[in-house]
Amino acid sequence: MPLKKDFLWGGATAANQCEGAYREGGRGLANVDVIPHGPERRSVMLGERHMDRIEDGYYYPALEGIDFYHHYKEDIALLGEMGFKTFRMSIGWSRIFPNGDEEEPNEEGLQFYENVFRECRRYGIEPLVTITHFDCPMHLIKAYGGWKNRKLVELYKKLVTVLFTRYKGLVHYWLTFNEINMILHLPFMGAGLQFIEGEDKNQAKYASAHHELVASAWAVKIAHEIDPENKVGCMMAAGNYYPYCCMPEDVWAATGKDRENMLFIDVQARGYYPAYGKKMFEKLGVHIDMTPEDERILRENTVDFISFSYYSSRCITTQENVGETIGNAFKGTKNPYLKSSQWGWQIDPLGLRITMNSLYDRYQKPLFIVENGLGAKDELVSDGKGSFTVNDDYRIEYLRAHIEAFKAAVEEDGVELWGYTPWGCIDLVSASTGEMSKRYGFIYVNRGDDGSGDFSRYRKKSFYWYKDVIASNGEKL
Ligand code: BGP
Repeated sequence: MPLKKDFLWGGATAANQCEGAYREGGRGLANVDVIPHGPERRSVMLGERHMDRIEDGYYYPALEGIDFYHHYKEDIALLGEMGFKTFRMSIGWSRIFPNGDEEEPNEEGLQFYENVFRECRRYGIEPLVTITHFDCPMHLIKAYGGWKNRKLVELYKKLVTVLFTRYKGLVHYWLTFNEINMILHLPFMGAGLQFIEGEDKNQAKYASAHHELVASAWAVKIAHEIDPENKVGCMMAAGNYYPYCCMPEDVWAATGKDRENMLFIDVQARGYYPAYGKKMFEKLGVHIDMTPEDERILRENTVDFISFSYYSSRCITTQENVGETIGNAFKGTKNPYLKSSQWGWQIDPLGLRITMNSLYDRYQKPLFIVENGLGAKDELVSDGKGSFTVNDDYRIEYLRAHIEAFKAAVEEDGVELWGYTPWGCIDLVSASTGEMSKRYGFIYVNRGDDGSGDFSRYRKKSFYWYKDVIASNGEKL
């Protein structure tokens, strides 16, 4: 079976990495604002270094992002020119509820997203909206401790009720939490966690994850009640683990690492914690405060589809002295058969097909690839017509190989796939490093790592290539 005629080709962004305008439109401060560029970034993302406000002497790339807030019309016109069928973006929670716990939402924030959605619709683009992409109002972190506190479930329910009501008919595709398994790796981003000395980190992470899972199930319920046309998906940072060698111990280690990631999706897709998860909690001494209502809500409100990001497969060994690699916040064993990007992320198109097959075998629900791509340094050159471009053949090569891989999963393996939205379709701030120079886009944005540049947009070579890919529904690669 070839790709469906209505296959959703598009691209993905997130508010915190592109919107900017952090003080405009009544927006409140969010965790993502106070994550600086530079050596302390990682410890802030880990919840170890507490940075609760904009401190002097630091550069915070999210505050201005790529200024999508003021450029959205121009940007959506460019996406329309490429023939996008869908555009993945996220809501900044603190634009809607600046502190997170107000009685009434902020009309200016609601209006901004309404304008964006209407602009998408002008070009026939279906918005695909992540409700929470690493985003939490700072006040909820200071006053309640972030997602550790069950209070956030109620506040999230309120947020989604406002969103589903206001955007009924304008948006049909929703994702509840971006890369929910990222809680384990970047807990300040994933759940607004800031640890105190001696705190049991596993307890905090899994308790927060439970609250997010319950909130996610509530969102499914509320979305369906408000508009039966709504489709709600979970979202995981995917990429199967390979055993480094065929030693049973390595195979078993890979199984364990896959389960660590799948746990969350198991709950969202099946409606209950798997047996291995309960055993893991016992071993870790983690207590999940599961109420009878939680149990019912989880069971009755599983997701409509499984969305995921895929940058690479992962590898693990029990042996010592084997090289390490880091990709998308996951440390692992270096796979000697794969090449790496300039940032050391390994490249494995077949791994996408493997990952899709294992997700589809496991859940039997439609899949949606909502992130994939190559972060690379780009050189802006003259296009010979008085403007600029980037000859990004390396990006085309990466994307082509991954498209071939997902087409094989669909056409040869029978996996149901709704769409493909490569990451950072327009250059934006890197989540892991805070750099602008780690670029993923079809559209170049003139902005440097130090905040220099005038935000001008330029079409790269991949822009024209992707336009043809979409027009031919993936036939012309
Ligand atoms: C995912 C995030 C995105 C994005 C992407 C690329 O983990 O969902 O927000 O940034 O990875 O990562 P990076 O920006 O670090 O290159």
